[in-house]
Amino acid sequence: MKPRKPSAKSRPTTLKSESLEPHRMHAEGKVLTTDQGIPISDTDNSLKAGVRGPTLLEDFHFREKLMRFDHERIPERVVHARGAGAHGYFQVYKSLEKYTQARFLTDPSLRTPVFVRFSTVGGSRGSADTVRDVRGFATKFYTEEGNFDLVGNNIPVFFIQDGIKFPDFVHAVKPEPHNEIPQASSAHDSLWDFVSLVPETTHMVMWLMSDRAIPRSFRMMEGFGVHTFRLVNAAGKATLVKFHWKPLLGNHALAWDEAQKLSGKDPDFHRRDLWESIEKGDFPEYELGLQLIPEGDELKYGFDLLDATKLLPEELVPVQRVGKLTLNRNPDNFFAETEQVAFCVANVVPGIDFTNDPLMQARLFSYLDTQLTRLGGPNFAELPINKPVCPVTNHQQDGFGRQAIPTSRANYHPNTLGGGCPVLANPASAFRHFQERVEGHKIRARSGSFSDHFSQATLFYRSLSKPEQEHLVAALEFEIGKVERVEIRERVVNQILVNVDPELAVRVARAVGVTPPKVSKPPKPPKAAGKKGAPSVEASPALSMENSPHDSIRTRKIAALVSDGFAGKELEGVRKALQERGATLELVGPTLSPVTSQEGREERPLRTFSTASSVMYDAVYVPGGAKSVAALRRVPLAVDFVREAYVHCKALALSADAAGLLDSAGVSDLEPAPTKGLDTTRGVVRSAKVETKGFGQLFAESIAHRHWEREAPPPA
Ligand code: HDD
Repeated sequence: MKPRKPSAKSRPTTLKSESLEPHRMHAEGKVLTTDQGIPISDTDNSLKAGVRGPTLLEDFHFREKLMRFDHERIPERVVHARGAGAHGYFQVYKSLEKYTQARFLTDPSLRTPVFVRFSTVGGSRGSADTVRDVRGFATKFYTEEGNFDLVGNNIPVFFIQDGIKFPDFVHAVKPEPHNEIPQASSAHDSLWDFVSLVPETTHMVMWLMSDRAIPRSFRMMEGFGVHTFRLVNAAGKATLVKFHWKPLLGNHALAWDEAQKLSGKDPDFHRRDLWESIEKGDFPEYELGLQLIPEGDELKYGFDLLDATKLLPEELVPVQRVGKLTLNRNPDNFFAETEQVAFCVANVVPGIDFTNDPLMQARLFSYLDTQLTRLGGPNFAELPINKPVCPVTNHQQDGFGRQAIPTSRANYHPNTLGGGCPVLANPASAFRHFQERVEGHKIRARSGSFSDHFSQATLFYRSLSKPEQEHLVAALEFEIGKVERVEIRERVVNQILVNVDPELAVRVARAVGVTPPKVSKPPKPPKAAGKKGAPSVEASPALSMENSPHDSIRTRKIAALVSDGFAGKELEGVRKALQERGATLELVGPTLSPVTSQEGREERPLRTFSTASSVMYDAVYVPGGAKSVAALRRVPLAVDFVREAYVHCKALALSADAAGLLDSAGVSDLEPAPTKGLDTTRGVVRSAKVETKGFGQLFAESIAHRHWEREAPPPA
């Protein structure tokens, strides 16, 4: 079998991918050997004393093969176990030397290799991709000055303020300890028990209940460094910074019902989407955004920039787009690369530094520590995927799995036996910790500046569009509705949600069968900060996904439902309109055998109604052709295809007779199909006749965003 080669379109040449080459094992044209390189000519029969006799201990090939198999598994990550990764590069647009000495941020000619791993948080390695969860967005920059890891999420805040609570939070959100239920879901008693008792979780919980937690694709979600970091320039001057990733394809979500169905129909939906887009040459791209805040302004905005449950509204400090990340190569081997990659918040390069955010401080320890168990010893930085592209020389030694062979007799500092080597780096290019002045009493306490837990939760909720708010309410009804203990439901509603938005609390209370709070006063306007006089905003449009770019349908997948007798010429026109905008049309038919158009041309469906479902597509098109449409109306799965696409608010194009499929699907809230020309009500493009002019274009234009207005009852 030929080795998998990246597709012609992918450009895999970065310094990192070259450095991986000596480690790649190419099987092409080689013979089978043991780990010791001994050629083997039979791997199907063990060595026995007589063909019906016992297997012999001396069969080293048999023992080695089983030994290797018996030890294939390593512990999965304690959180973020399920993930998918890709290689790529980062390039800064113009020098940021005013703020940082980090070379990869000051030299626009540099293409810094990266490896990115996206993940869900709560589920096991084999769990489904589209569950309601936070998504990890971890980037390893292999810079000339060592590895910088930006270990972020697709949500800009976190559940807790101090890392000492991380084990409690993770225990509460993961499957419950007595029966290990539920898998990859936060809809259970222990999580909501924790939330109801720990109000600092409120802001992040609102994000978790929002559409952000069910992204359409890893390629269509934002990323955030969450904490406030420091950039430090060559003169030692620091600037506080918040890191953002902005996807060039915009920010898009699934519908909740769709996400749940996808978990069964295609549990690898996000992983597959990432893989396929890179194979096709549709490289995912994100711009790096920075919010820069002068050192000393940590408390200016009425909350504490060291508090990871707070975001800094973009309307107060704009996000400057400073460079671009491109993912252009799939890993060759999932385990060797995606599973063994080890990120660590403490991996920073000269010019980037930490702050005293107590959540970040805990992370500085935890990531290094967890790899010892996960990767079996202290030498994980020598694994090919983790190895820096710059030289590594030090006096660390030994330990399980050591790869490097130090050649010097001196394994200590200072030394003369090794000529004093490795010598200490010049302080100007070495990592220097920012000389922050700190003093205080040893104290186990939380700063008063961390005490406002609700203002930003309210700000987030009120900044969402109406459909997004409705989705959030429905998510709360679902999640809290699954909580068995009524007292937990009571506490969530009457101690947490009521402080976010009283009307929201009343709605959820009714849905989950608890006493609604008494709402006497009109709700207060939201603001970013609880503190009077601080610069603040009453709404942050940037928090609504509907305000991110929605003008492109590039890389979207559209299904065309066909049977014999479909309108072939029309389909060609629609395909062209979609392709011109970078989208793909896939034919779904009754079988994988060719179908014949009414013009007599054969087309071969890529999928069938049993192997595909509307949840795998961004939009659905049913070409005209009376015979084809009549056949589709007799196939319940085809009718379901149309019904589901409608319910999930996706663009639909139904030509001529095909509009009748909506009746078969029980869609009754649309006016009758047009008798002439075109109609585009509620994202459903219908034409009176096949090949109506402008049909394909109108359809293409309605795909970029969901038609959430369908969720509201139709006007009376
Ligand atoms: Fe974490 C993994 C992101 C708080 C401890 N975390 C992990 C990964 C991501 C994040 C993306 C997966 C990395 C990968 O793909 O391998 N974590 C975050 C963010 C946080 C956060 C954005 C808050 C701002 N994490 C956090 C805290 C702690 C940890 C407070 C502990 C005190 N996280 C871990 C860990 C993991 C991890 C246990 C599990 C696997 C690993 O590190 O390598 O150490």
